[in-house]
Amino acid sequence: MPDDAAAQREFEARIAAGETVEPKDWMPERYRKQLIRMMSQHAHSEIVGMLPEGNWITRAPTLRRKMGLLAKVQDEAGHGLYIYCGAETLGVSRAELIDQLLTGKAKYASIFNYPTLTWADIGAIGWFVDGAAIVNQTMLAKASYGPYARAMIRICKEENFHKRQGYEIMATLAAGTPAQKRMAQDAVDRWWWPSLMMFGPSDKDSPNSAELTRWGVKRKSNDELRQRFVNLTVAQARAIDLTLPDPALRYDEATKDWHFGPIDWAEFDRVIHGDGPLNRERLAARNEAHASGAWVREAAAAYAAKRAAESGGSAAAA
Ligand code: BYC
Repeated sequence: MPDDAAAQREFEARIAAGETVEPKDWMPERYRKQLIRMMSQHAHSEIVGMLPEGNWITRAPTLRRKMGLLAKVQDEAGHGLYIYCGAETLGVSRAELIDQLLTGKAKYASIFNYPTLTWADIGAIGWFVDGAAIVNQTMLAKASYGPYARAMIRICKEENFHKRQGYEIMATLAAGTPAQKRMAQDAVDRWWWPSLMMFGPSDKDSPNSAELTRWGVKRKSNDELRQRFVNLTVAQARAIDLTLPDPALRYDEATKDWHFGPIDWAEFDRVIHGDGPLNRERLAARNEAHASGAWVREAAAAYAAKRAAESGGSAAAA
């Protein structure tokens, strides 16, 4: 059925007035589709994002570090689940979304296609990747779609803990032996630029931004958020004596921004189109995990069916 023009006008007026859209409200089909795309990509990112960090659970250097990392990876699973639930309120099934991930049709955050080579990479992910996610998701906590915005509030609280944990790992390594400091610097050198790419293409090359901004899903642009992240991170790097790998970084008194050098968008394009360092391995790992979890899904479905039959039986008896 074509969108009714009056309903569309009313919808846009509600957005302009700062109202939140809820699952049963009328919404343009295109709004629904854009949110399903964005929320499902976000949920997939949380789930695939468990892989690079999960790689270090068995090799964390101390019991304390292992407990922290285990908790973080579990949190990411929880984030994925909240956001899948949020996406389901838009009328799409979880099975369909997961199928899109497993068959490579859906995107997930580019950053998770890079390898975690040393323990310092776990610090760099917490500091940069969760740090970037907080900047982006603090904005999304004001998104016009209620279930997405509310999920972001809780997720941001947990990401703050993750970021501090990662920064503390980096601070400890940076103040350690020369070899530990080199390890920390090497992780910074490898994760800095991919972290800047997390915010998406620059505004002039971002096809979805105009629509998402008009509908109050995005409240700040990709470039604005990237700049905010750089501005916050420069001082943090200095405080622990690590160097961001960008000779072009310079402070602009007039704008109070740290200008940064050019991003390698060709690399970003390769990674989001399936040709990054670990895209194939990540998809293979998710497919394997999904296949080996089939018995859990079957058992849960059988249990739910049994409970439904029992409660149907008792309702009939009553
Ligand atoms: N990676 O028009 P644009 C975490 C795609 S996980 C891959 O600007 P939009 C964590 C984009 O999808 C947190 N693809 O798009 C987890 C679009 O392609 P399609 C992850 C990207 O939607 C575990 C095309 O490029 N956060 O914190 O307006 C451990 C054009 O882009 C990327 C989120 O997911 C990318 N980086 O803006 C540790 C945040 N960037 O779909 C930590 C939610 C762009 O048209 N998402 N693309 O084929 C968003 O805020 C927005 O969707 C984006 C992109 C800013 C990412």
